[in-house]
Amino acid sequence: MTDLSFLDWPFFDDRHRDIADRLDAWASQSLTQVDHGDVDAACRDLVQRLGHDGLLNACVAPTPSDRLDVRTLCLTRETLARYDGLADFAFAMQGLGAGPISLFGSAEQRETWLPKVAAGEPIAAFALSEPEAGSDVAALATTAERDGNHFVLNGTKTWISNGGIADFYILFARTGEAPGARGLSAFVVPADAPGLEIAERIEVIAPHPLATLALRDCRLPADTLIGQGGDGFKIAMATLDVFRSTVGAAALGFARRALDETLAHTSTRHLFGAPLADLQMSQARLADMATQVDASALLVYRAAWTKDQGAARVTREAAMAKMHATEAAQQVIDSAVQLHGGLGVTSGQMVERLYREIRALRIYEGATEIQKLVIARQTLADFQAGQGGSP
Ligand code: COS
Repeated sequence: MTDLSFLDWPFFDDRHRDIADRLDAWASQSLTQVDHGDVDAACRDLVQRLGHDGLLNACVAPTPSDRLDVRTLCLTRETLARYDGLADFAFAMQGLGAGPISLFGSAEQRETWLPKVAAGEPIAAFALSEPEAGSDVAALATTAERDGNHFVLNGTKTWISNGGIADFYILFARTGEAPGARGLSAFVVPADAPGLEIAERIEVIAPHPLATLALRDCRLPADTLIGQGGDGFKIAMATLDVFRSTVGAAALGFARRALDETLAHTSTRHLFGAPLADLQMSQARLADMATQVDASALLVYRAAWTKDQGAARVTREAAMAKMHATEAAQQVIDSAVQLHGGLGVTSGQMVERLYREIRALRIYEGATEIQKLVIARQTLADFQAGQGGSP
């Protein structure tokens, strides 16, 4: 039985508690038998089912007066991750992929894409990383050159989640208004745009659709530009400010599941004439796991609540939530594997799956090392601006 007492915390309204209840009921019915054998088919099916049952509405803000509710995004990811990593992935990518349109899209771009994304019809993807620019976004090399009413894109994007099954990509390229970060722009690129190809599919330890994209003279109408030319870096960062807390939430879901599995296992497995949970060394691990879970939840929902209260930037809060929750989940899951003994490394066991699932979260959407840079920079800037508090 999962401990959901965190839902009583003051970060939430009653509507969040209702959503969490409904999601839990949905997930416990719908995610018991997800076939991970063919990840493309599984993801397409999950996006369709999430859309059909109205669960993707939280992923989009179809009109300028709508706002993404970050607490709902986080609760959804946490709950889905507790049941099935691929279901969380399918939900998250609809949100991240459509995020720049929700946050910065024109009325026409919102109308064209967002209701359909919420219905689970087109599959969305976010194409930022390149072979030579993952952490250092300002070093992007893909170019988009203006040619009359068109842009012509050339370059390579890699590690693109949903690559190969997406119907459209939000793709970042250099338009050259200024050097570095100020010369990037964001585009909506339909998957069938001439000149866009899937160069390679990438296999990873927790399988999900992932690919390298090649752009060779890919010609796009000028109205596929999101916001103004040169806004791309800020669009990417502002989108990540929203979605980084949700990565922390997914990690939290994995960690909570690992803790649940371990509580059940250590209570029923007997060793030296007593349940494993009676050994003090087991209890020390259980104590650390439970504390890590609560600390992650506090940071994740603090960041989500702060954004929902209307903060313009939650860069520092989101970075702390993502960094702490993903690193802590790795430790919690490692303890779960240890306390499961041989079962913990047996293929197909839940904790073995979680052990593979968690690893990428410490890397994608800004590796832990990048989150540390972000947190330190912001903390120093606050201090230097005289807001560091008195000694
Ligand atoms: N929201 C809005 N604007 C932001 C911002 C944010 N979160 N973060 C930075 N900016 C603005 C800055 O204010 C600055 O604006 P001005 O030029 O007007 O002063 C501009 O963007 C450049 O910012 P900065 O100088 O901090 O850029 P850096 O090149 O030093 O990069 C990091 C900063 C490393 C933090 C950034 O590249 C990053 O987050 N990298 C990780 C990317 C990532 O998550 N990759 C994974 C791919 S997605 S799966």
